[in-house]
Amino acid sequence: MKPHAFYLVTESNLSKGRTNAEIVREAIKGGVDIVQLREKEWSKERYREEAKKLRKLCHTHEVLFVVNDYPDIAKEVGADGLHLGQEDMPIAEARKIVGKMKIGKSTHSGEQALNAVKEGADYISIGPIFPTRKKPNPVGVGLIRALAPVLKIPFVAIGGIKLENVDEVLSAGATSIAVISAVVEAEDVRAATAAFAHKIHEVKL
Ligand code: TZP
Ligand code: MG
Repeated sequence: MKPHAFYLVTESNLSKGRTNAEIVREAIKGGVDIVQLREKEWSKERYREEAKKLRKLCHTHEVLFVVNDYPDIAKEVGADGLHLGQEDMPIAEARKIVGKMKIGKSTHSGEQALNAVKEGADYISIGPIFPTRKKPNPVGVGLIRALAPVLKIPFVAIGGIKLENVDEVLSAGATSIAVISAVVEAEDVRAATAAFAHKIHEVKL
């Protein structure tokens, strides 16, 4: 993962009738760095077909592609990464399936973050930073401030992050940001992506 990455996670239910491919195509034009396919309500078959399609689209444009939840699909489609949650299989088990592929893990506290590092995660997500759908208990930017100086692997802040509050997250020490709704719900996906990418990639002297 690049140290300054803008990471888009899909959620087709929020995408206002647009397909994931349509959203991702516009996000690519806007300068997204990483795309994660995350669809909690889909059958595995549908997920696999979508993963193949989005992997091709991302790789044509040199954008990293991450599969959520399914190590076998990540491996099969040639994803760049696999993302696991706290309830998913341990990293060591997933590692046997995906080999050297990057493995990311969702964390929601300092303890979980440090455990993920010990477990062998290549990167972690930290969140929800702000309250968001189905995730009402935010960890706040304080957790970013506490972890940024000590974490030895890349991390991405997620959860309730919008253009209006992203500066606060970046000031707390995050260099990579992940969003769902701020991009997939945007009327102009390309412009919303470009605005985040600009803030994240801005050279700070
Ligand atoms: N993990 C922590 S918060 C979250 C996930 C997947 C949802 C982020 O969605 P949004 O719309 O960017 O708040
Ligand atoms: Mg999961």
